[in-house]
Amino acid sequence: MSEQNSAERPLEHDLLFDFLRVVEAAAVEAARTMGQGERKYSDQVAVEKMREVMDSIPMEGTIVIGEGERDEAPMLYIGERVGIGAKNGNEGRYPAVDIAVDPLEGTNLCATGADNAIAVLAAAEKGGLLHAPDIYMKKLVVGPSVKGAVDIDAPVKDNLHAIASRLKRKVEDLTIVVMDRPRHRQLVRDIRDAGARIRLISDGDLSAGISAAVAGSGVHALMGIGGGPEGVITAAAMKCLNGEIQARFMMPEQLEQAEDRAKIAEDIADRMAKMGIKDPSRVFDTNELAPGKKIIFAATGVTDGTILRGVRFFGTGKRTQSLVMTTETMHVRFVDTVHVEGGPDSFVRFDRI
Ligand code: VTB
Repeated sequence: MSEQNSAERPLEHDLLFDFLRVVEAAAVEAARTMGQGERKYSDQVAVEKMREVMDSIPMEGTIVIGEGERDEAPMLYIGERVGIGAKNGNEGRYPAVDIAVDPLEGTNLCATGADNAIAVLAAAEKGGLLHAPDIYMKKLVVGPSVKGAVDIDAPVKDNLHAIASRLKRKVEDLTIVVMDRPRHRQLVRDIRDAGARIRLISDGDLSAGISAAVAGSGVHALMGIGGGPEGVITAAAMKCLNGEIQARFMMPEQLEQAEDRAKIAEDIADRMAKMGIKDPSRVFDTNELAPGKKIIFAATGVTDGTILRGVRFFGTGKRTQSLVMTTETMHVRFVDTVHVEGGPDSFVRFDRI
């Protein structure tokens, strides 16, 4: 054992595989409910499992992005303390970690057995992840070769040309992922007018954003408005993958119709100010969303997806595929785990992934 002081040891050293266990376990629970049409239940089992495994980790964890505020979420609520170090008498003995969780990203995808549901989390040293409120966020996500070439405020056409030029291809050869929502009508029109291809997805812009930063995924950018918390977790992934996210918080769509619109807007601005966000309308870049120096990102496929396979059950065990990465070593690990359960006669099959 090294004598290195735990404060100097990389977080990855201590926690990477623990977080892998967390997302694997949550994904397995959720995957058991695939296609049941019960999205809340799918989410609940993932949350409960994630909470349980998280508590076995040698850390003093704080949930900074989770299932909601304390009064609306029984578990993994914002501010909840998790891990061995969060138990009475253990304070100060383990690394302090801020954690953003999305135990089941794409609850509908899981409930219908559709592609790209994942169990996911990001962790960092204290203050390493923006405490984003659960409101909409406009996002533009691109991979390493396009980093620095796009601007969320520029016309869609200009961004598409910039992406195409960096990727040394025609705009017609790009695939842009957009969530299929009425709020994206104009965006979709603009992308079509520019000539790029579009993949409309029903849910899950976090995993789509990650795909945009992985060469060979067939996805070249994510554009559009999705959840703010998912944007922060995407930013954590971008730091590990060298990709880029630009984002701007949006007031809820319903605001247009709400009578007390000004009041709601004020409340949101207030909540954001408390989270340290002084100008809610400005553009946030990757580093502002995830300023951490020691970021860990972990995700496991629940259903099959663009870059991760879903959980496979085979009688004597199950098999998961995960993406685990960290800014400290810049190792991006695709982890294929066989969870052997069938006793001494079970066998592990070799699978090319
Ligand atoms: C967004 C998106 C997520 O849910 O939060 C979306 O970021 C909810 O958006 O990836 P709507 O209110 O428009 O439905 C997800 O798609 C996860 O399910």
